Amino acid sequence: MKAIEKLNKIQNERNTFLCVGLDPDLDKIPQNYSRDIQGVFAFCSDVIDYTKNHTAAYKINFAFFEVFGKEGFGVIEKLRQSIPDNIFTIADAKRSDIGNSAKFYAKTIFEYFDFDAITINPLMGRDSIEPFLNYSNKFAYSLGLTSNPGADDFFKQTMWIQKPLYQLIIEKLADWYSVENIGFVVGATQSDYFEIIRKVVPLHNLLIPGVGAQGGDLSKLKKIGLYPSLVNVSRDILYPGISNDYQLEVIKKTSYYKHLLAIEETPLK
Ligand code: NUP
Repeated sequence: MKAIEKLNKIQNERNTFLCVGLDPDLDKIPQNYSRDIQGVFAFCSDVIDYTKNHTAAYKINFAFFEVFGKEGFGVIEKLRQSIPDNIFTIADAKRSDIGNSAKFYAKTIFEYFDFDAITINPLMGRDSIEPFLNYSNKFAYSLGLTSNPGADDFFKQTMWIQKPLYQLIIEKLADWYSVENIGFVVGATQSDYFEIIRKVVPLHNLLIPGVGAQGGDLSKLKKIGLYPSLVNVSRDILYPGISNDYQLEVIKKTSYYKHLLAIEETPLK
């Protein structure tokens, strides 16, 4: 089954655009976990256990694991394997390089770790992302308009063709690759730009981070239409606040987002 079919299937079954982001931070995880890589593994395993019946996808951000060196990579591997097969998995690694090197990144993410999808950085051009797109059963989310303030520095700058860079990227990649293989990262904090992006790529899956901790405006995005997309929530689910019952709080938050992000339109094809 193609990755996009797996995504559509689980989203239809669960009726949600929700993706849980695994961004473990030793300064924020509950006190009962050890402050080391074993604690990170135990914490993420528990979160997967509490949320696996409510989410359509998990996004593992490599930064939070790479900081532990080889043991961190080992934990990515173990967590990836522990995620149930029917749930969509994204490696948030924002990879790209000259073609000859990028093909090794692609092999690592898609063959060694066996993720369904990866986030890629398109700024080095077509040959730098092509190796990821050569995996026709997998999926890649290119950075489109990111959620951070620095998105103003380059992505929103107007190019010689009188379009902002993010729009040029989205139009070109949508032209080069199939809707079954390419999607775009668009920050929930960029709600003023969401309508134009949806017009340019009405059928492409968008990965939307920036909800919760970054303050993205979900209600505005919902009015314009989330379909088709995945909305990532990391900190707001992982660190729901002070409570004696961490498990209950995480389940409550996940269930809240699952319903807030219910798919109301026609089923995903
Ligand atoms: O534009 C982006 N914004 C963003 O926040 C692209 C991303 N990949 N992310 C990632 O999404 C970020 O690195 C983190 O892993 C997650 C958002 O986390 P949170 O703000 O929900 O805690």
